[in-house]
Amino acid sequence: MHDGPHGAHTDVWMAIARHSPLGILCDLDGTLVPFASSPEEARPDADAIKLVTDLASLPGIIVAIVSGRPKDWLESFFPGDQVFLVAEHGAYRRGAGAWQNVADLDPAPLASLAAELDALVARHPGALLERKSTTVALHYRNVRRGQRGELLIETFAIIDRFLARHPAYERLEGVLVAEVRPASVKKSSAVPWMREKAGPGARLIAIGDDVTDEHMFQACGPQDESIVVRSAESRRTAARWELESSDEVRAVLRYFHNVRTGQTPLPIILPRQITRSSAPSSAQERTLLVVSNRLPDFRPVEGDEGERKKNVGGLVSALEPALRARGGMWFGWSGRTVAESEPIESGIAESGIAQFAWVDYKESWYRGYYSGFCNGTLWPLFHSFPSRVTFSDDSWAAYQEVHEHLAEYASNLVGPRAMLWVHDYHLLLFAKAMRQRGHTGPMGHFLHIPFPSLDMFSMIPWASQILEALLDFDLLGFHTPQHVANFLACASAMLPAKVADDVIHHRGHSTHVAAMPIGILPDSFQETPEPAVVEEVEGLMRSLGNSKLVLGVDRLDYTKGIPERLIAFGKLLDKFPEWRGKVSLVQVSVPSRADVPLYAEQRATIESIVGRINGELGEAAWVPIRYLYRSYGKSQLTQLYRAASVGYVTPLRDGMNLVAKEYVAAQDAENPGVLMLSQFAGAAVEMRDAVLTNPYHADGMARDLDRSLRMGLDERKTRHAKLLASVQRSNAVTWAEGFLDALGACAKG
Ligand code: ADQ
Repeated sequence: MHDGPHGAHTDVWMAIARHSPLGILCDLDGTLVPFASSPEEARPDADAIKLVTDLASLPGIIVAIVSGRPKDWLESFFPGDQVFLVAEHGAYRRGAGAWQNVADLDPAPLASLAAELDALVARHPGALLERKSTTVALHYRNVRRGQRGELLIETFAIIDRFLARHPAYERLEGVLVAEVRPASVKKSSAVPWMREKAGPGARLIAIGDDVTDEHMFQACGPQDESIVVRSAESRRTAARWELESSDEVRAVLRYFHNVRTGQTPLPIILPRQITRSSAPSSAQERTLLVVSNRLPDFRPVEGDEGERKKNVGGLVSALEPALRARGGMWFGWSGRTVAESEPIESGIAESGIAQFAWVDYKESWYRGYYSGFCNGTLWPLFHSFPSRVTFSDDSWAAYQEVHEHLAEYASNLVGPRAMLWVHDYHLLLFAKAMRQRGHTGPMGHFLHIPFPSLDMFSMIPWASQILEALLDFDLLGFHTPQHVANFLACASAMLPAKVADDVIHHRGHSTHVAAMPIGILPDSFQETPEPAVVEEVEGLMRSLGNSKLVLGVDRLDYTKGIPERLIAFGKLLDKFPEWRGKVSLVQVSVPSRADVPLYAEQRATIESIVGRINGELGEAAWVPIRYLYRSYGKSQLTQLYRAASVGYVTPLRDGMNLVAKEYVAAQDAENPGVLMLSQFAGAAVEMRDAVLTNPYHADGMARDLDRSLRMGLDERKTRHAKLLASVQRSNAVTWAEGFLDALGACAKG
């Protein structure tokens, strides 16, 4: 029970309770009936049935139970026709009379989906499939937390495939349940129906706890009221009022009954008004905050789930299950800059993945912090390109200032004991800034780029300040053992720190250090593409004639070694002229940091090399190199990877390189291509069965290319099988869960 300011709203609710005609739409599970460990156990008890039936029997009031449950199940509790029933989210409804079938749908597609999900549920203890005539719901409330991630990934992969084939359906995520149902059937349809049933001048009250109930809330008019029931969950809601539990819902219904029958309506429990502001509503309840410079593509609120899913990138896919299972929030830069004179805006947006908290940057921060210290100092230095590094006191000051600002904002998003997972070189000082604000909870950092050698790192004028700040984290994750060793060497040499195995003790605090290579979701690179995608890639392949495809895919960045790769390809055609007309290189470069001069320069260099090689060697029917300065969707990339005889992944230096893993995951195991991988990519540590190459040595690369192109089927299959096993073993889910488990363990120990 709460002790909110009821007094202020007593008159409001008294007037609502007395209004005639009044229509009440009440959800069942989690609203009138508390959650139980399985849907079978959650059922209305005698008290709830009597309460609703008594209320519905009064003059001037109608009551509908609006549920996702099947109609026969509902009818078994409310057999008469005093209580109206809306079943399966609105697919069926019963007023005072017979059931109406609102959605008239072919049951066959859902049956096939249910069969697939049934097989999945059988492998995951605690998971439960609920089958209704128009919907299929997978409940995972009884699946152990640590095991939910894998189940959800597989569930969403199956559901996404189904939705691609059946656009009339949609996915819906409720509280610990994933559900597929017809897109046209929503609880919102019950609202106009009830208004019509209640008659002219009706006021409606919609009560519910789930995302499906949000549709009801949204359909309510200005004369209506909507009440969300929420306990720990802090989903953004369209409701105007809130209650805490099904006990409180019953108390409110009892209040209506008492008011309308002239009984003393005490003790009074009334809904609390929801105050709306961009400030976080329940910081103390959030247990996990992910912090990264850029946020993934998110959109505010519901309705566009399918579209949004197409836009997510690698890190999002990796973190999605962990965020879902823990109800986490993700905080970062909105991607917008504002002029110095303008106010910085911030806010919280809800998406199917998580809550996103965003904040704008001032233009001077973008220049000094993002382009300056992050991408002008740390990025080149950590990738061992000292000649490209610039040091400036101003950009270091901006780096510190932005940390202070972000930490200030983050400390309002979560309580001081929440777990924080901070990402990448943009946020090396974050733990220090949070500790200064009293944060005591576990904080971990994962570095997505290499950690450089002592020689390199010690060039930074503020090196020891950065190291000290990093040691305010409890866990530091790197891609490879070499990056870990580099970090330990720097800490030992530059600080009065004690290093014992993988723990660094510094000024009374211990920091664990570990190599945790990031992975991908390999199965998602085996999905059948849409016909339009096949056509586009087939068109590109046709333009190559019969030549074999060597494929490069990168962000356009000097660390990726694109000019060196093109030159080596030219060498192949020089040294082994038999390949002329028989092999083509397609280089796909996604635009990146295009406003930074070095990157524009890189683009010009690449274009001139392509022009030279094509001009010297190209023939009427054969273009040696096709350079595509564009981004591709995931299914197009998958098709390209699969069509390529050689995955040409040759960065000069890379933290990991996910393209290498994606290429392997996309291959046809019966006729796989060859991964040619730079020995300086972090991925080379795990992917020893690739053809490893030195991207600084053009002659060597040309020979390695020749060898890769000639490799026989048996050797290709053997290498691919080993590579695939490693990509599957150490994947995105094991990475995210592994990091969070390790961080949890650091906090305990
Ligand atoms: P990046 O430097 O961005 O990541 P990488 O790991 O290769 O490098 O990831 C790039 C991603 O972008 C891949 O998922 C790839 O599919 C996608 N991509 C590349 N070119 C594309 C194109 N033309 N169209 C569409 N998509 C494209 C940083 C580090 C890496 C580290 C990752 C993750 O620099 O070393 O592996 O983070 O930790």
